[in-house]
Amino acid sequence: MARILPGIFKHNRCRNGVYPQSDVRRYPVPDESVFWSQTYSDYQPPVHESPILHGKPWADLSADDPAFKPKWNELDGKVNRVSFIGGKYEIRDDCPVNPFGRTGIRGRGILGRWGPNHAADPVVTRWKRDESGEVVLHLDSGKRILQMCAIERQDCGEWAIPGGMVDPGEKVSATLRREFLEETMDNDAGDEAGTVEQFFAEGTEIYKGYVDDPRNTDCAWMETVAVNFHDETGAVVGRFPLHAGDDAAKVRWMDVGEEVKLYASHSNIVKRVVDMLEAHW
Ligand code: RP5
Repeated sequence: MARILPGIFKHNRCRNGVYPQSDVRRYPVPDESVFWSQTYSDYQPPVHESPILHGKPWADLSADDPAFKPKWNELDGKVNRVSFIGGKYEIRDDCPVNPFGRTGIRGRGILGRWGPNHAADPVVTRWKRDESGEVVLHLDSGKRILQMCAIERQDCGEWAIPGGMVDPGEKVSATLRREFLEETMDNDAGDEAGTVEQFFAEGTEIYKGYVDDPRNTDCAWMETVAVNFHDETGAVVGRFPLHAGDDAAKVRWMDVGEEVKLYASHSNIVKRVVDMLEAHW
């Protein structure tokens, strides 16, 4: 699985086809023209900015609004415009440039921020067990099978890590717990609230950087910090009262493996947990 590094990883989910929640077709970007360093003289992507962004407190102003004076690559008041990828992103014609290359769309599509849009992804895992509580080994690899808590996204019907956007000024650790609670417990952990709080106090950061998200554009893109919270005994997360909430349609424990297709580049993130815990893939 390719490492998600600029100039090496070719994003795939955010080029070609129709832009999400619109009828705007992306300008075609073939494999050999993804990186900005590769010439593509015919490149003329359409500009798309969803009307749902206008007037939303969580979104930037339009680029041509005289009141919009962003501080790129800096902490801009409470809005963090520093990239998680490391290094500074380029500004061209007053617009941030997607460090991973062309997407076939200019403008920010349905993303609230120009440049990086920061999310946090809690990868909550346990071992698959049989009815007697024994850990199940995969028949081919002989390795333990990891299960992750996954949600079905309401916007596209794809299974995903239950992540969400980091609010301005919010600590990533708080976002991880908040999003998990909202999406997988409908914000009500009931009697287990204390256990949930404790469980999320300690996790292992497994990824920080770009997400190959279908909403990315040439000027706006998703980034995330993904943290693994693993329940080795299965005794803690088994008590979590799971039921889908917020923008999740369904929630379930999903066996993890190569065949599982997840939203955006989430499989890539989950594979890191698999490697770390030496689980079956
Ligand atoms: C993905 O979008 C991130 O990895 C995260 O899972 C998610 C955040 O966006 P929303 O779910 O809030 O739309 O790029």
